[in-house]
Amino acid sequence: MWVLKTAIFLQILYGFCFLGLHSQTPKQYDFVVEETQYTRLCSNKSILTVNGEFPGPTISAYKNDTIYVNVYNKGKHNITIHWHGVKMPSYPWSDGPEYITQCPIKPGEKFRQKVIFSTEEGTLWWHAHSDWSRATVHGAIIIYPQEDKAFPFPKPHAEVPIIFGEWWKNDVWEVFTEFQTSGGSPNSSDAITINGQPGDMYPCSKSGTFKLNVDYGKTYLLRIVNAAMNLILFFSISKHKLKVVGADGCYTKPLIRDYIAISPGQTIDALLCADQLPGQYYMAARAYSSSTAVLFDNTTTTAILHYNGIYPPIPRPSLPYLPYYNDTQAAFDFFGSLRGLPIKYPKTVPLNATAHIETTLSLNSFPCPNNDTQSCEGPNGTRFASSINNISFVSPSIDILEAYYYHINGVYSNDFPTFPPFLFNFTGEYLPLELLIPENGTKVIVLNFGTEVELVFQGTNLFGGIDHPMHLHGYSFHVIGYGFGNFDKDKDPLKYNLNDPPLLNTVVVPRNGWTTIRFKATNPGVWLMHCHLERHITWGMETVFIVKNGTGRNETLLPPPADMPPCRRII
Ligand SMILES: *[C@@H]1O[C@H](CO)[C@@H](O)[C@H](O)[C@H]1NC(C)=O
Ligand SMILES: *[C@@H]1O[C@H](CO)[C@@H](O)[C@H](O)[C@H]1NC(C)=O
Ligand SMILES: *[C@@H]1O[C@H](CO)[C@@H](O)[C@H](O)[C@H]1NC(C)=O
Ligand SMILES: *[C@@H]1O[C@H](CO)[C@@H](O)[C@H](O)[C@H]1NC(C)=O
Ligand SMILES: *[C@@H]1O[C@H](CO)[C@@H](O)[C@H](O)[C@H]1NC(C)=O
Ligand SMILES: *[C@@H]1O[C@H](CO)[C@@H](O)[C@H](O)[C@H]1NC(C)=O
Ligand SMILES: *[C@@H]1O[C@H](CO)[C@@H](O)[C@H](O)[C@H]1NC(C)=O
Ligand SMILES: *[C@@H]1O[C@H](CO)[C@@H](O)[C@H](O)[C@H]1NC(C)=O
Ligand SMILES: *[C@@H]1O[C@H](CO)[C@@H](O)[C@H](O)[C@H]1NC(C)=O
Ligand SMILES: *[C@@H]1O[C@H](CO)[C@@H](O)[C@H](O)[C@H]1NC(C)=O
Ligand SMILES: *[C@@H]1O[C@H](CO)[C@@H](O)[C@H](O)[C@H]1NC(C)=O
Ligand SMILES: *[C@@H]1O[C@H](CO)[C@@H](O)[C@H](O)[C@H]1NC(C)=O
Ligand SMILES: [Cu+2]
Repeated sequence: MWVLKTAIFLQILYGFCFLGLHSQTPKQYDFVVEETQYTRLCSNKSILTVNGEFPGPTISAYKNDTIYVNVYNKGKHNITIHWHGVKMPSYPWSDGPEYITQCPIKPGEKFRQKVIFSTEEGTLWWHAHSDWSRATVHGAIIIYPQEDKAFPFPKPHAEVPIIFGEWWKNDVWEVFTEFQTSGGSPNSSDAITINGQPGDMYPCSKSGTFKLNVDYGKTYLLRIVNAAMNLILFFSISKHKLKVVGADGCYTKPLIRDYIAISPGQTIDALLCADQLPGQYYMAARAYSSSTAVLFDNTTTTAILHYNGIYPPIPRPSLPYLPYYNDTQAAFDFFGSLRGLPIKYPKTVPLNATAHIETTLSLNSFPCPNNDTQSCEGPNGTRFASSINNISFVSPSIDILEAYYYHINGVYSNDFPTFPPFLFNFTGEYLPLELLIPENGTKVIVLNFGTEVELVFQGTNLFGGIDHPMHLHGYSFHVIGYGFGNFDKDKDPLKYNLNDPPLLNTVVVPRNGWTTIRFKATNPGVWLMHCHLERHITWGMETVFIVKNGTGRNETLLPPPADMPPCRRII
């Protein structure tokens, strides 16, 4: 505890103040969602923020804490807030995805969200989970070990969130409604940001560039969050190495790298040792984009690592090396090297997976018979879609949790396919065009409490294939294997890592490849699973797990709070 307090004191002393104080466990936060004027890239616009901040406020807690966040919607649109990676044991009511666990909070209304931490430790984040509001409505969550426990690495001198975002010069609401109406791809962002700032490489941005001030010889914990909408990123710091010690709110075996790769939805805890010649160095991030068919924001965001003290003037800081945009090998050299820390988390890998689920992840398109009345700017005059096992998810108007809990029929069906409905060479070069068209549906997978689930994600080459960062709510899962090409059910399982797989909440399924995860269904409730590329979830790449009640004391779904935003009048 003394060490922790000292660290906090030093943070204040050295200006890392935006973490907020956490010497006492905060129990309540007020989140006022409101429009705020921001100027970036030489122009001015109104964005949706929490408490006027972009990125939003950092929340901190200790392991096992329960906190409350009062969310007031003073904006113009419906909103919901999700606590990304927080498992919320038996309590999906505060989880946040709209029409999955709640109806949105309407303008002028509020919702007091109970956020229940349990096994998480490290860095997570919160974000809006309705339409595209999360572009500007997001922030970090820091979970400290409890007082009597230490970090499993030498105490860092201080810590600092590094939050990546994407900035559009246009109103994000317009970007969102435009591509939904047109059926085509959304416009790419105009800048990537680090802690809300594009950095020196962009017009009118130099003065705001984020600066990290360090003392020579000290070690800093970077709490890195990728809150970008559609971009997996490479990140690196000139002349410095990063020692990765955690991912997705869980410690990992230390991994020393020149660069990291991080997808939307992922968080990385990395130690930075200020051991180079005192001066100024760039940190930089830009896209990893494997698809040949997608236009993307290929700009580079920077921030400055600045050594305190007096030293001879140094010329322009140099840019760090970053892998090329399409360097899949570089991305998976990193993703594939993450390992769990079994000393800290023993025996959590399910060894007796009794539910085997196999899914295809595809980009699709709907033909456009009403070309006159509908806009069809997708490929060949179609409308873009995406799917899991050929089902393109359609949001219901009553949320699935409410329908499940109150036994309301007709909202969803239990028949989500647990195996791909069409077998073909998923990663083949030429695929039959009829495979492009998915089915619409609001289908869920029902699991008995305690089931050990093995889930294979298989990317397909429809529209050329792309990486998909898949995220599961309510759980962390072990990533036990991945590969390129088609999953081979006979050969590939022989290479599974059941010894020290990383425990994540978001995993990148490689372009034209596969990934296998395992988790034990011990958290009853209604839990969304989706691609964390925002345009893919908008197009339907999502499904839902319903985990039934168990029989034990803490194994049943808790009742909803009184102020649950309702979808229908509850009599
Ligand atoms: C930004 O917009 C506000 C409100 O429209 C206006 O008052 C302000 O002058 C603008 N600032 C800049 C730098 O354009
Ligand atoms: C967190 O809570 C669980 C369940 O109540 C308990 O078993 C565990 O020991 C607690 N962890 C810590 C670090 O206190
Ligand atoms: C906003 O949410 C309410 C339910 O909370 C819903 O009835 C309404 O249709 C939504 N409005 C829009 C514009 O989506
Ligand atoms: C970045 O994208 C722009 C516009 O799409 C393109 O003109 C430019 O060549 C790209 N730059 C690189 C380095 O790929
Ligand atoms: C990456 O892009 C470059 C330039 O367009 C191209 O030469 C190279 O073959 C691509 N690499 C891969 C792995 O697709
Ligand atoms: C695996 O699970 C099945 C079904 O729950 C059970 O019958 C079997 O005994 C389990 N095997 C092991 C090795 O635990
Ligand atoms: C688009 O249409 C052309 C010409 O009919 C065809 O060759 C091509 O395969 C189509 N592409 C897609 C993705 O449907
Ligand atoms: C719809 O219109 C687009 C562009 O106007 C055209 O390319 C496409 O072929 C049309 N599709 C159909 C099915 O008529
Ligand atoms: C699937 O397609 C890929 C790419 O064209 C090819 O390399 C592979 O051999 C095919 N696999 C099968 C089983 O046909
Ligand atoms: C599925 O729903 C979308 C959006 O409502 C619609 O454009 C499309 O035609 C539907 N497709 C099918 C096959 O029903
Ligand atoms: C129930 O309690 C046990 C023992 O404390 C714990 O391991 C388990 O994760 C809890 N389950 C839920 C859903 O909270
Ligand atoms: C799960 O258990 C809770 C608590 O006993 C109960 O209120 C709820 O109705 C159960 N849910 C279902 C779907 O059976
Ligand atoms: Cu995706």
